Amino acid sequence: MQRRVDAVTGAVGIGGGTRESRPGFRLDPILMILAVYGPLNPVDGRKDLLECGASAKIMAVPVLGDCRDLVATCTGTSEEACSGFTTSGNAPARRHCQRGARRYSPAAPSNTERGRTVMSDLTLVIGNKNYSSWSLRPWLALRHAAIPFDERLILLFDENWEEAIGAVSPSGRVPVLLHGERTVWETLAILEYANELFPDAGLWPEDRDARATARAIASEMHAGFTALRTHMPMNLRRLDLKGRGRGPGVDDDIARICEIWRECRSRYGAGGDFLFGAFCAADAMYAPVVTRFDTHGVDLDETCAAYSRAVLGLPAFVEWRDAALQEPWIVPEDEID
Ligand SMILES: N[C@@H](CCC(=O)N[C@@H](CS)C(=O)NCC(=O)O)C(=O)O
Repeated sequence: MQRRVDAVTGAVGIGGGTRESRPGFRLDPILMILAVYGPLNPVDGRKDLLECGASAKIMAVPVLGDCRDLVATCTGTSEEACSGFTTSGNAPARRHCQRGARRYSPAAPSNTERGRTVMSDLTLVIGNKNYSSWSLRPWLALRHAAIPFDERLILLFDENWEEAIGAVSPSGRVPVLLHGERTVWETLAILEYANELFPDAGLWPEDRDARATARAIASEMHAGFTALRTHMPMNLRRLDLKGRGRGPGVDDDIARICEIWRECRSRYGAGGDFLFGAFCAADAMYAPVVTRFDTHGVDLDETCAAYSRAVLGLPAFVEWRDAALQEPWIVPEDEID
C-alpha cells in the first residue's frame, strides 16, 4: 500500500509552478518579452526561468558566442503561445542556443517517486524507468531538446495500475502527454505533437530528405521488431544478460536495425554522432534498442558500436538511467530468466 501511495503521484510543484496551482494559465493572453541576459553562470542557471505577468513564461537562453542576438525562447506550450514568438536568431543558432540552455539550466533533480516537476503545462506520464522503453522515447526527446515538462510515474502492473492508467490513458498504456484538457497517447503522436509545439527544438532533422527518412525509421521501430522486443525487453539494471534473449527472429531484427543505423550514419550523420548528425526523435525511438544491445552484449560493428556509445553517453539518457537504477520495483513480466 505504501508503495502505491509513493509511486503514483501527481505533479507536485517546486516553486508552485504546476498546472494545478495556476489554473488560469491557458486562458490568459500570452505575453512575450526578450530578456537580455549575460552569460549564465552554470551554478545559478535557475535565473533562466522568468515569469512574465501571471501567464507567460520566458526561458532566457544563455548568450553564447554567435548566439548573442538570441536571448530568450518561449516556453509556452500552446500553439498560440509559440506562434507569435519570433527571435532575431536564425534556426541553427536558435537550436545551438537551446542546447546551450540545457547545459546551463540545472533542472529539478529527477525523482521517480514524485515525478520531476518544472514550470510547464505539459505532463508526461511514464512507466518505470528501468523497464518502460516506450516511456523512455518521448522523455528522452523532450529532455534532450530542453522542452520543459512535468513527469508523472505510474508503476507498471502495480496493483493500482489499472485504475491509475485508466484515469489518464485511453489506450491503457504509457506514455501519455497531458496538455491542458488535451491528452496525447502513442509515442509517435507525442513526438509529433511536441514538434508542433516546439518547431525549433530540433526534434526532427531540418533537411526534408533526412526528415522523411527519420520519420520512416521511427515508424519502422514503432511498428516492428517484435521478436527483439519480445525476447529482449528493456531492463537497464540487468548486467547478466550477455548472450541471452536470442529467440526466433531476433537475429533478423538485429541485422535490419544495424542496417538502418549504418545507412543513416553514412548518408546523414556527418554533422554529429547520431543517426542524422544531431540527436533527434529517430534516435530517441531507437534508444531502448541501444540499451538492449548493451545489456544483452550484442556484437556490433564499429559504426553501430560508436553510435551506441553516443546514445548511452547522452546526458539526458544518463539522467534517465541513473534514475532507473535507483528504482526498487521489480516487474516479473519484464524479467527474462
Ligand atoms: N504503441 C504504444 C506502446 C505503449 C506501450 O506498450 N507501453 C507499455 C509500457 S512500455 C505499457 O503501457 N504496457 C501496459 C500494458 O500493455 O498493459 C506507444 O507507442 O506508446
